[in-house]
Amino acid sequence: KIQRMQWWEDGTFGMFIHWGLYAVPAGEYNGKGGGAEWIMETHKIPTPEYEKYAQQFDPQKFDAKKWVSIAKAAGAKYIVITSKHHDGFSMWDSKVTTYDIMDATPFKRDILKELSDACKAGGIKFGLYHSIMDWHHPNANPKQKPEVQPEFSKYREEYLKPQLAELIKKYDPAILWFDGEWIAEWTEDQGKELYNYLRNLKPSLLINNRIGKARGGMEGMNKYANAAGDFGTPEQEILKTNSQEYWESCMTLNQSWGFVKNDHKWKSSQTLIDNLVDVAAKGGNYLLNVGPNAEGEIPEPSVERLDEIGKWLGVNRQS
Ligand code: FUL
Repeated sequence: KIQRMQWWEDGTFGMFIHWGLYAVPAGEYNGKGGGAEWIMETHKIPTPEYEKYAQQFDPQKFDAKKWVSIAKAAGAKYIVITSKHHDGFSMWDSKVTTYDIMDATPFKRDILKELSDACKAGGIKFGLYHSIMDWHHPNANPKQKPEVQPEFSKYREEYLKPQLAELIKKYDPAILWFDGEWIAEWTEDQGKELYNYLRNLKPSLLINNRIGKARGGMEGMNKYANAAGDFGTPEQEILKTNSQEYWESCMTLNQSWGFVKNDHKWKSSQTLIDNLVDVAAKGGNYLLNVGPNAEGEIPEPSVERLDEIGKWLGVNRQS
């Protein structure tokens, strides 16, 4: 048992938030469906064209306090939101790039600041999902250049690491949840080096196993020992048996992570509660995802289901 993991282990249940420019196309490009947060890749949208979604990103209904109260009413003990997904857009006021919420959108409000403050005020932990792969950065973009990119270390040292240091300093996240580690440029050694670098900046930080290369497919547990990271990350599935290792199963409420206007295939509240019980019984955590729309709202079917979970858990609304 690791002391700094205690709150996370006891928490059991978290709310994942996939939110970014992809909420604007909402799963449809030139009249064709397909792709949510992957839409840039699914439809091979050229970077300059995808960048234009920033000019349309103006989520006036975004209310960090409301999101936190939705998470708390569900019984979630932590939130993990996308600071940067594979599309490379930064959802905070980053000094490292102008491809961010302050410089590239009419919204000009620091989403991570508002949400981290609201989490602090609400007494729940705040975490960040951060993609190593970056389709927007010329040195980290397997989408446009399939071969290994020789300048990748420049991206890592001059972009990825400074941004992560900035995130830790400004928003004090309890968790960094990495992804996009499968690109050819990334290695287990780089993962370990990054892990040590970040833990040194914030000793209590929790980091998932996607910082390294040990994840065995969607089952998400490590393929080898002494891998970088604090917990395994099964995706859209639950372990078949108990595990003594730390693990967290992430899942969507419908069929998409990012907002897709035509995705109405919602899991029932009963299924979600059964999943939560199953995960908890096997010693894991459950990270359940919402994909807010371009106006800044968490879709109503998601709120209803989260509410049902909270009722089942007996969450006290006053707290
Ligand atoms: C995956 C990503 O590629 C998806 O877009 C999503 O973020 C999921 C949680 O992890 O590997």
